[in-house]
Amino acid sequence: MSAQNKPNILLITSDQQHWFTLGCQNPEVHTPNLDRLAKRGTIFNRAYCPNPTCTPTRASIVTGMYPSQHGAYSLGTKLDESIPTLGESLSQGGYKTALVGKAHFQPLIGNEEFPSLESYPVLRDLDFWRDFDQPFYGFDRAELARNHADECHVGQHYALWMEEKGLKDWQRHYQNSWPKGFGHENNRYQDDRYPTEAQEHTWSIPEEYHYNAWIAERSNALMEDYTRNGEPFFLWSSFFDPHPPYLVPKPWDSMYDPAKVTVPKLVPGEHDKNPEHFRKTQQENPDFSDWQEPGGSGMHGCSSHLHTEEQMAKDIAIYYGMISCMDKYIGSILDKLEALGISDNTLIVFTSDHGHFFGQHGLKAKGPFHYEDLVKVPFIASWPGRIPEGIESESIVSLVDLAPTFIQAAGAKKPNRMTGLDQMPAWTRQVEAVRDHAIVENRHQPTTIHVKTYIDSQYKLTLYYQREYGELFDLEKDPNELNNLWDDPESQALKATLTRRLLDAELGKEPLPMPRIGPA
Ligand SMILES: [Ca+2]
Repeated sequence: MSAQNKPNILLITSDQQHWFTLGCQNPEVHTPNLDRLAKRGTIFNRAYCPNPTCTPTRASIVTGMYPSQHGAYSLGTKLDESIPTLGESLSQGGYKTALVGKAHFQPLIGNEEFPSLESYPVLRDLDFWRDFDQPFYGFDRAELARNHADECHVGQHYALWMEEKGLKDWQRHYQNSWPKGFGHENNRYQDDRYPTEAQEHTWSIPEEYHYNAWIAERSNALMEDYTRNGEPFFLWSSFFDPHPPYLVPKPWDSMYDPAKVTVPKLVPGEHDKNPEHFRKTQQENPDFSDWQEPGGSGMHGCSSHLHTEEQMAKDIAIYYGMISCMDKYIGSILDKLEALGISDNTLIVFTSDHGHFFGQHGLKAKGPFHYEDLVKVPFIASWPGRIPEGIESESIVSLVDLAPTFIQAAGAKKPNRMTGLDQMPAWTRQVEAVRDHAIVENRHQPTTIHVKTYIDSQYKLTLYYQREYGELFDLEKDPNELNNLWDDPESQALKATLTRRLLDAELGKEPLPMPRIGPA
């Protein structure tokens, strides 16, 4: 493939966006720019994350491997720098590679054995980031931030950018107290002029300094440079929203009326046949101590999920506002592609790293609850002349497939140990589907939570390590996943079949670091 023929590859991601929040599918949400992208591409309605938290899935995106394979199995772990990445393959194939926005490949606390660049206190060392000029997991350019909304993890390139834009006192829009347990409670950055309390719903920061504006501006500048130099590029524009905290600047905070949004609700009795931890979420002060291991870290979602409908409606109005605000800046990136005249030669994928609960099943945010709300993601793929335009597909896609698919599209060499599949034959409709199932992993500690889910066109099976309970849902007959068939006497043969299929899927995804090159 000559440099001229190599397609540019633009990956745009949101964080924790429920799959049913594209305006072209859900009229309650306004996403004119994502709708525009959908019109010139295909929406995949069965796209799954390999893990419903940030670090493991993000590491899967860049390695084409499952969390149990690349090793960054949970939040608070670090992706091993020696693992081959998508960016390295594309660089070797003649591409410029860049990441702008959220990485989260490394933890907020590092140590001597596992130093982290995304940790306190280096993330606030702006001189370090001003001079930062080293490859980062295969990206020859990485411009980073680490905060969601007003979280005090703000720093890195984003803080530098705010200063360059003239917002010298940017800190006053962010919480200034380090979270407890991060070892920097008396950090020198504490300053009494700045807020210590989290803001709610309306973020004080003017929109022009929001990280959406930063990501779009920097993405556009990089695309302009690459195009001017005739260099094919792989750019990951990695947005932070609509991940909580629910916080967005004016005017987006009032764009949606809480009285008019649909608030998903618990169906009474729906957890009766589910494992006990589902029921515990509906208690005031649930006891999850049987899951807590000595020296273990926090387990996402293992807490009370009780909330009022009124509060949830307000949160949803902001969640949608965050999506619409982000959509505006995604539009700016799409506009730039067109202005540069390269949109016809650019493969674009829009997706999210995992889903989100905003009341479905009585749940909030995320946790060891592998409903479609959490493990399915919005997914649009566009490549004019290759991928059909304006249609929807039910072919199963996993985010582990992004790396091998991009590498194949670029004509680059795929590392042997990548276990994701090249999706291009399905995306271009040469075949109906390239995979008949997806696997979702979720592991927080050595033994708990340690969950694995197998999903095929009709069924979903979830197993818990060393536990007798589990979930079995028939997604065709029970799309809302209200009737767990795990203990249903008539579903035991089906459960055995699906367990065998899960084992088969596990055997099938074992990495082969090299081919057999001789008979012995
Ligand atoms: Ca995430």
